[in-house]
Amino acid sequence: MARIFMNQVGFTPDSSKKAVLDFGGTEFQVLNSDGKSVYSGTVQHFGTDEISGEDVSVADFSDFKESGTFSISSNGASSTHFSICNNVYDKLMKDICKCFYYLRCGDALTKEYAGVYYHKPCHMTKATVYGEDTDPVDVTGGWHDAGDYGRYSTAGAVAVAHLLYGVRYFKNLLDVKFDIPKVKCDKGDLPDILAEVKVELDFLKKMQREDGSVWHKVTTFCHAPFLMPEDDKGELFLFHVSSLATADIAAVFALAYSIYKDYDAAYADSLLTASKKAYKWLKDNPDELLFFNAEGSNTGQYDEAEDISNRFWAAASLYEATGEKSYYEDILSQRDRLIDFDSKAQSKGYQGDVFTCLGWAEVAGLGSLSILLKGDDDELTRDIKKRFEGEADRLVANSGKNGFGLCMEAKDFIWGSNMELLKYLMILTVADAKIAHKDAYKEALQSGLDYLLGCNSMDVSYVTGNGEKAYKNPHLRPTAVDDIEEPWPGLVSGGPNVGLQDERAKEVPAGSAPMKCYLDHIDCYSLNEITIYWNSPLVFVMSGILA
Ligand code: G3I
Ligand code: 9MR
Ligand code: ZN
Repeated sequence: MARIFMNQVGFTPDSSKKAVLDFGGTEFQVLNSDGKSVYSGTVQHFGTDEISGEDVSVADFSDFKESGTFSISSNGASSTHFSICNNVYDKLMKDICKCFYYLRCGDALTKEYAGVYYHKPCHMTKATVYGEDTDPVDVTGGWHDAGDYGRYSTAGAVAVAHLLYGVRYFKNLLDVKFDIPKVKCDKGDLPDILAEVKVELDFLKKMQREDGSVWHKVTTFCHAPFLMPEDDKGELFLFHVSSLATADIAAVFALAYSIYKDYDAAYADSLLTASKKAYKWLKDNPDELLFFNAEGSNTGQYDEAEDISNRFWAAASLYEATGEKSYYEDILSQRDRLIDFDSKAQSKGYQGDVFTCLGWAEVAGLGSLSILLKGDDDELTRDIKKRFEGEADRLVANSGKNGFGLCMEAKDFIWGSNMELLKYLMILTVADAKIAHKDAYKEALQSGLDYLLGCNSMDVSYVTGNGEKAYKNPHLRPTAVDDIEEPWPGLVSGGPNVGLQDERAKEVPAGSAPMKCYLDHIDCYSLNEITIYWNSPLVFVMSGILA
C-alpha cells in the first residue's frame, strides 16, 4: 500500500515542510479539514537510500503558510492529519516535561497532579551499601531511570544537564508550565522546570558519600518483573562509587548552582559546596574508577571506556560557575588527555567529534556547552566553536544522503538511536543559535524533528500521545501493568536498533533496513524503552526551536 510519511504533529508557519512518499508520482495536494485542496505541488523523486531502504519521493510545501489542520494527498494515498500554527508544539513541550514528574520515585506523586497515573510511594526503604559493613543509607527520591526502577547517577546527571543547559541557552524553558506541585523559593515559586529538576538534584545529593565520591547507582540486585513501583519490594543496593559518577555530579551541581542562585541562594550554595567536594575527591584520586556490575547483578551498568570526558566536563562546569583559574588549567590538561585517548581508541563509544558528544557516556560536549556559555575570547573557545560548526556541517551533509533529510547514518541506528538523533539536533541547535546561523542547520533540525514525529519509514511518531500514529507500547513497567489504555503522553522511544538486542526484537524481518529495525512492543527494551535522558535532549531542542 502506498504511504505518505510525515510529521504527524505539524509545523510552525515559517518552517520548512515536507512529506515523504514511498511511491513515485507527479502531483500532491494539501487538503484542509473539509477535504478541499488548498495547495498543490510537484513531487520530487529522490531514489533509494541506505537507511530506509525505500525508493522515496518528496513533497515540499514549505511556502504554504496558512494556519489550520491539514493532510497531504497524492495518487489516492493520504497522510495523517497535521497542524500548522504558531503554537503547534505547545502540547508536545508540556508533555515531554511532565514525564519527569510521572517518573518520580518515593512519595512525591499526588493524585491532584498525577491523575490516573498516580502510584503509591515506592522505594522508601534505606539502601544497603553493597559489599560494605556500614549502616544502610536513605537515598529516597529522584526519578526512575527508564522502563526499569533503577536510579543511576550518571544517567540522572546527564538528563538534568540537558534540561539545565536548555535553561541557560534558551530562557523560554523557564516559562513552560506543566502542572506540577509548586515549590517555594526566595522569589515566590520556582519555575516548573526548576522545581522538577530539584527533585533529581536532591536525590543526587544523597548519592554523595561523606568523602565527596558518588555511588554509581541504587537498584535492586536484578531488574524487577513487570509490576507497579510500590510493589517492587526487593532490597535496594548502593553499588560502588565511580569517578564517572563523581565527575558528572561535580559538573551538574556547578551548572545548577549558576541557575538556582537567582532563586534560592542557600540551596545554590549547598550545590556548589557539594560540587567542590566531589571535585576535590577527583583531584585526590586521579586514577579512573570505572564501573562494572557486581557478579550476578543485571541492572543497568552504564559502563564507560574512560573518565576523561567526565573530568573535562567537571572542570569546565566549575570554571564557568566560578571563573577560577585552576579549573581552566584542568580543562586544558583533560583536553590533551582526551585528544590522546581518542587518537588511540580502537572502538569508539560515539560517532563524530568527541568534544561535541552530549552523553550519557561521552560527556565532553556538555563541558563544551559550559565553555561556550563562559564565552572567553581564547583558543579553547574558538576551538570548541570550530568543532561544533564542523560537526553541524557534517550532519547537514548527511541529511542530503537520504530522502528524509535525516542527519543520521546507518551506524547511528543502535540502542537508543533516537538519542543519537537528538544529540545531533542539540549540536545543530547550538551551532545555529550561538555559533553560525545557517538556513541549512534549521532545515536539518526540522527534518530531524519530522523524523521523530512520524516522517520515517515505520510511519510512527516516537513520542507517545503526539501524532495520530504515535507508538503506544513503551517498555515501561507501570504502563505494562496499570490497565490504562494510553501510556503517559510525551515519552520518547529508544527507536530502531539494528542490534535487535532482546528476544521479541527477533521478530523484526531479517534484512530490514536500519530505520525499520523497530517494533512497538512492550517487551522490546532494546527498541522501545523510554529513559529520562532520551526525553531531556528533546526538551533542549524544543526550547531552541521555540526560542
Ligand atoms: O559503543 C559502541 C559503538 O562502538 C558501536 O559501533 C555500536 C554498535 O554496536 O555500539 C556502541 O555501543 C552501544 C552502547 O549502548 C553505547 O551507545 C551498544 O551497542 C548498546 O548495546 C548500548 O546500549 C545501552 C544499553 O543500556 C545496554 O547497555 C544503551 O545505550 C543504554 O541507554 C541502555 O540503558 C538502559 C540501562 O542500562 C537500564 N535502564 C534502561 C536503559 C535504557 O534501555
Ligand atoms: O526492563 C529492563 C530494561 O529496563 C533494561 O533496559 C533491560 C536491559 O538491561 O533489561 C530489562 O529487564 C529484563 C531483564 O534484563 C531480563 N529479564 C526480562 C526483563 C524485562 O523484560
Ligand atoms: Zn520508586
